[in-house]
Amino acid sequence: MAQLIPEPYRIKSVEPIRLTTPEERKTILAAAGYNLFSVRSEDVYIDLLTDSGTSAMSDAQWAGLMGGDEAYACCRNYYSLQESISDIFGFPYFLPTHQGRAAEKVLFAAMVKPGDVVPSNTHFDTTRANVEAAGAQAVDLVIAEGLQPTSHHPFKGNMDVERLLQLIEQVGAQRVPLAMLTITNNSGGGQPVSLANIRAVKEALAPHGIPLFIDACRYAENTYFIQQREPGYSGKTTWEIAREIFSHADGCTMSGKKDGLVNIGGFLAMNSQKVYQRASQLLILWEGFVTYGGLAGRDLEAMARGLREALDERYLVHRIGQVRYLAERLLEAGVPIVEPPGGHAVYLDARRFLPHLPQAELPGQVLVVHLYLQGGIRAVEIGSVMFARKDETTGGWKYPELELVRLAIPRRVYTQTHLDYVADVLIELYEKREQLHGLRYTYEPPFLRHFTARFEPL
Ligand code: P61
Repeated sequence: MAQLIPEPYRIKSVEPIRLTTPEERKTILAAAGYNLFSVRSEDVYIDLLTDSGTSAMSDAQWAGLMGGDEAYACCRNYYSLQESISDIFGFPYFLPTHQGRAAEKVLFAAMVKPGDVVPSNTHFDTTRANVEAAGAQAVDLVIAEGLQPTSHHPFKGNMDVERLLQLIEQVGAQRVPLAMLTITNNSGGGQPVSLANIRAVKEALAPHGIPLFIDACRYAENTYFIQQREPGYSGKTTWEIAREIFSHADGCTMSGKKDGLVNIGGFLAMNSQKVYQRASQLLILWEGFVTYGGLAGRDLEAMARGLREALDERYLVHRIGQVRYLAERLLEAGVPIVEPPGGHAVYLDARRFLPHLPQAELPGQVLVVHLYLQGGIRAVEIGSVMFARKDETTGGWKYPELELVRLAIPRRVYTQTHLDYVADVLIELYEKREQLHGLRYTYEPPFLRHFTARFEPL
């Protein structure tokens, strides 16, 4: 039986949600061209599109909003955020940004030049895009187990240090201005990175003078996995583990929309004063003055408080427990998922779920469509719609290895009953999987296809 962990909070503000009828959903989907990005949020019952910016804030965070100091320069909330960043991450310099990708844009523009190479375990898509926008090449070096949906390696987000060393030797250290580690590894299924791996990556980089930056979006979830799974860490607090993680890094980028427990916000932090000074100029150009970086004072305060709350172990036990609970219920019923589940989402393996559908018939998107039709649930396809590429010479398609559907769980938003509902709907769908048919494109935009493509049933 899946283990049940009661919510470590009670609810004092509610937002009504409505389950539409199956007939309504049919009409809504057809009008949206079978693309869930075009369905109104009001018409979704359980929204698992993303865990980004969808958290419920605590009463302390809402109270903090009222303490927003909206002065242009040096508002008090900047100092409050400085204290949180210093306590958790330990970096002496930081710049607020409106979200994670703005921190990435500033970082790479400040540190990377055309022709450079930036290795990572796996670059998230905005990170990769910002590396490439700076004229550099983004290289993914996750360990082999990280790409195997059924491997039970405890730290499937780890970087392959051997391949990192080979890369540095091959291109020359002068062409590697920094390396990144994404914790947890979102594009690899939300899998954690171990402290041993972080240490080993740092040791590989240090002799070459290459700084290590951490994409820290889900840092708190990663600390919990280290505490639970890594030998020697079960007696350490998540705070101690966080300090140890970042003591090996030279800086970090952060989207506060994940483990900052806010609806908007982010930052870039670092040890180097020189990098800080260069980045400050770009921040002022693109985001705003160095003490607000595109956010209101109140947003800075909510993030300062959320960053601390995310390390609360009672919260983390429940949070990671919710994701595991959903995964276990699905596994008990034989529904194929990426194992073990990550920190923020359960990933369905659409190729094993719908083996009768070739990738050309978009099995991931078919699952997304039927999850909505069946139960008003919104998920996101991470497969051929997002990643298949047309070969310019042959005109044929090159399909990605993995055909996944992500069920991302917003933080502190849904209850046990909601998750049971999601599991019930999915299990019902699995039982009638042979009746599901493929989809084809009716509109295919030239890039970032998944956001605006339209489809029809075959
Ligand atoms: C998500 F489909 N993630 O998972 P920003 N690093 C990492 C992230 O997970 C991340 C960012 C940086 C999102 C939102 C999202 O095409 C997409 O604050 C590990 O969103 O700028 C964001 O942080 C960027 C989903 C973003 C997408 C872009 O759902």
